[in-house]
Amino acid sequence: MKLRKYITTCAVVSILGAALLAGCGENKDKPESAPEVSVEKTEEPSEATDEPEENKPTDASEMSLKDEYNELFTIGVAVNSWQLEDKETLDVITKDFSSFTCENEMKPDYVLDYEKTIDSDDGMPEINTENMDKIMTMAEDAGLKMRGHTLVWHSQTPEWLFHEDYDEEKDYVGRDTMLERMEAYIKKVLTFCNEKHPGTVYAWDVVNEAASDGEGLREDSPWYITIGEDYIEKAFEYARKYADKDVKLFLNDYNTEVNEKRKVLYDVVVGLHEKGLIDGFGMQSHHDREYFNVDEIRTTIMKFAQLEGLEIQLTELDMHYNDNSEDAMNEQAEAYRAIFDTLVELDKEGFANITNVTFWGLNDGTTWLTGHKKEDSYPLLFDENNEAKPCYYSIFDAVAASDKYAGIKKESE
Ligand code: 9MR
Repeated sequence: MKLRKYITTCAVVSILGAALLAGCGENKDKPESAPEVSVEKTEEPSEATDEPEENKPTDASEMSLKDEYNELFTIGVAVNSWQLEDKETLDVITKDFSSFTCENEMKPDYVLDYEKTIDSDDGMPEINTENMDKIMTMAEDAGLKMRGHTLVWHSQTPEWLFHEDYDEEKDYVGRDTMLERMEAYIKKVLTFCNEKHPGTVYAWDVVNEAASDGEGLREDSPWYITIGEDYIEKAFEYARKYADKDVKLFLNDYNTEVNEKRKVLYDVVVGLHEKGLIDGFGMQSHHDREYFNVDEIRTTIMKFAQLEGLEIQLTELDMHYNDNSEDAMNEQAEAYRAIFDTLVELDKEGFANITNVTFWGLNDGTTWLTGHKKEDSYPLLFDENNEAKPCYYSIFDAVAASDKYAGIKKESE
């Protein structure tokens, strides 16, 4: 039995934890337009919300993140089909998560089918639904819902899609042809989901990573080059046309806590929101010990939450640590706690419509970050043996302490 180590070492992390942690980081670029929130506590938090109770489960095997966060938002995880196929791993997934995202297998590279496309009667892109079908059936059997990731992206998309006769040696096609191809592709994917697996995918990252790392949009995306700046709006237009009415359409990006990028993405979302084409904004949330700043996370959420009804999801949450010593993992637990304190507070009091938080990977043994950073990374809730880490427990503490937020009021109230 794995005892709840975190609670003994870092038991009392109060509502001020987020603020304290934010104070440790730089707040270089807070946007001026983000509404301010005043925290007015009407009553002192009871001890029971802060301290572990005698009868509170202290063993991860008796705990469930999805149940604990049930009233606030759903909790998801990015996985690959081999993890769903492995009974032991599936049990780990279904205990804590109610939703998953395919880490790769629903990306255009995996879904678009070159052989079928070059043989197609109407010259439009064709998709291979076999693997999607298998995964969505496994999701249904396991009682899991899915985030669809992703339809339109500059990366993990076959280069042939953009060329005349689907031949990379030839020129890019013109705008009209590319729009036809985009519509046909989006239509096929979404129609398959609607007809074969209605209700399983509840949200799609319609456009992923549209903003550049500098200023403005990513102009070197083949979508941008072939169609022009309005490829984003067109993608949402087609997604709206073919998605089931309950499926939520998202713009998704990373570094959404960086001021320049936040501004660019906000303008895009405002334009789509005015036209009724978007339902949500996805903050990927790939954090790093070195740059972590919870204040900027709050600022981004508050900024986008100004848009009426807009859902906000943390779609790819992880936190790079290259050190898994006890001290480092306890520090990571506090950082995760600060994020969840912020989410719980903003969601619970109605400042933001946060609807899902998805971790980008199940455990430290399968994270994309180890390959990407070229050093070991320990960014997730579970270690390589699926043992819960301190951050797993600290996230429970955030929701357990959420009664404290009763009484927080908007300044205008
Ligand atoms: O985790 C994914 C990794 O297995 C792939 O090799 C990589 C290829 O780009 O994509 C990773 O997932 C990315 C996601 O689709 C979009 N946001 C950034 C994620 C991490 O790179």
